[in-house]
Amino acid sequence: MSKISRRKLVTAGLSAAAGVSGLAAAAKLAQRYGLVPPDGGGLYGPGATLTYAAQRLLTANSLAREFPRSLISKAPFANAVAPLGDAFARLQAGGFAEWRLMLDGMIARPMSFSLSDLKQLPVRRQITEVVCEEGWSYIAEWIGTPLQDVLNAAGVLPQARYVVYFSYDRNWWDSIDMSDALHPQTIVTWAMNDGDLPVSFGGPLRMRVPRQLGYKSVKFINRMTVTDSLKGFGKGLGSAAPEGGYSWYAGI
Ligand SMILES: Nc1nc2c(c(=O)[nH]1)N[C@H]1C(S)=C(S)[C@@H](COP(=O)(O)O)O[C@H]1N2
Ligand SMILES: [Mo]
Repeated sequence: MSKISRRKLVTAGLSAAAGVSGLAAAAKLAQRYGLVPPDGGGLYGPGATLTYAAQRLLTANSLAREFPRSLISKAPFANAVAPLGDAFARLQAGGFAEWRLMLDGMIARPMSFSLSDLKQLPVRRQITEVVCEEGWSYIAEWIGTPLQDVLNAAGVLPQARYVVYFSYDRNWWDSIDMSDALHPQTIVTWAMNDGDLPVSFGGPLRMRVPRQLGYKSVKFINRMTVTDSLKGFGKGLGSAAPEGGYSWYAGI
């Protein structure tokens, strides 16, 4: 059975067997185990909580599908982004030598990584799919540094629960829990299909979270922060996506 149909079955099964009062019980259970997503309080809250809790309990260590080289898309689709401005153009003209990824928050020491600093760390290459919530997708090879290794370099404190990451323009930002942050396929990507990561695909640096929908794969990242609560970020829902009606947890 595919991962998606299994998830649907579990979620449907849980809610059908339980009924409305059971839903509240399930939500309570999820809370006890720290499995309530940051946007779990609203209209779609109980559903979002069930999906997230079920995935965390059943598939926390599963891998997103990786594809053979022959299935790499010939014409991958780059979604439009907001204009990045003159300062970005200057960074690009300098080959992004001055690009820095700042890392702060609940870590032993704040860090700043250049692209070449990141390339000194372990490298992971993976051929995975970008799936947009609007219905299109493509497959590419992504090459980068596992987020796990970036975090380890900074020494994550035990109370950490989420990693929040921001686009250069700050219009796009998102967060993932430590389970996804430490997952081997979550990579800070600096190359694609054997070249530098093109700006149209989020270069010079992009988060790739292949176990979740495309909007979690934020382009042009230059700041990450480790936290135990998402309340202080934006509207407190964990990312820009729930502010626009999408769910914070977007597992696929
Ligand atoms: N900085 C930034 N990152 C972003 C976006 C954006 O508008 N700005 N769009 C997101 C959405 S909705 C999707 S589906 C993917 C699209 O990735 P692609 O352009 O490689 O197809 O990027 C995500 N990352
Ligand atoms: Mo998207």
